[in-house]
Amino acid sequence: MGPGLDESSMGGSTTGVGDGDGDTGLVLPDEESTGVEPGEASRDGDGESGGSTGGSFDDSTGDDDAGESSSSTGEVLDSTTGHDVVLSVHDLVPGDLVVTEVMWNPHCLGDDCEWIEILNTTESTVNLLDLYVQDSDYNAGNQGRVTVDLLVESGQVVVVARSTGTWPYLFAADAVYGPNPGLNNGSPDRVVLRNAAEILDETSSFDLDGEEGVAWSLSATHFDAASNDASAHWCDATTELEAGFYPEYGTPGALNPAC
Ligand SMILES: [Ca+2]
Ligand SMILES: [Ca+2]
Ligand SMILES: [Ca+2]
Repeated sequence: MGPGLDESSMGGSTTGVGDGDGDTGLVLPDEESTGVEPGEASRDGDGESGGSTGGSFDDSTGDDDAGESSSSTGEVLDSTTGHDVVLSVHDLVPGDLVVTEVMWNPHCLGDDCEWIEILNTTESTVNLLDLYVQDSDYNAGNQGRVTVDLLVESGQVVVVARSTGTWPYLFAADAVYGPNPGLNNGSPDRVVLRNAAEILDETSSFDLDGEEGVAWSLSATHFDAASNDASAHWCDATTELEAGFYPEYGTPGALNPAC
């Protein structure tokens, strides 16, 4: 995955703009414009959390430096403002992520293009670097892993794929987790997300006899990690998806409709 995919998945710099607006009450328009520097928007939008972006905050606040730290995992903390915190998967607890859609039986060769949609239910942006994907055998020897910085804004979804080698879709996956696990088509399976310490979310077993190319979609009325344990809260997707020569169905990267 190139960095371009990460940029497109982030959908811009709304957080940065919001921060600027929040200060406008006591600031004249031209003072405001000088206070929002390009570097600030860049940090929110591109997922690159290196030291080059810290300066824009330091310039305006002077003493915020001690309260801000960054690490190679993409974590950025500002204890002064409480904003712009990016949680790593190591910071997450069960329920912070929700599997909202699963394509376990796509048309592509060898089911290489299986994909999973994940919702961030926290109040912060989350970096899914080092998120593990397992299935019903809960086997660390047969698990996938997100190996790139993958930022998900609060309340937003991203799509991770098994591989993009035979990718038939017009939408781009946000990251790849690798060849394992392959999700079963003809026998019960499930998606399990975890960090190094614990399971963050798992789905109900896929007990529907799903049609090829039809994603399993969690109802928008039950977007939480407990509700997706019940197959009654899932249904076959009905939104047509452009996928090469075959019609497929799903809403990858977009919030699901109610079932
Ligand atoms: Ca499969
Ligand atoms: Ca669950
Ligand atoms: Ca969706």
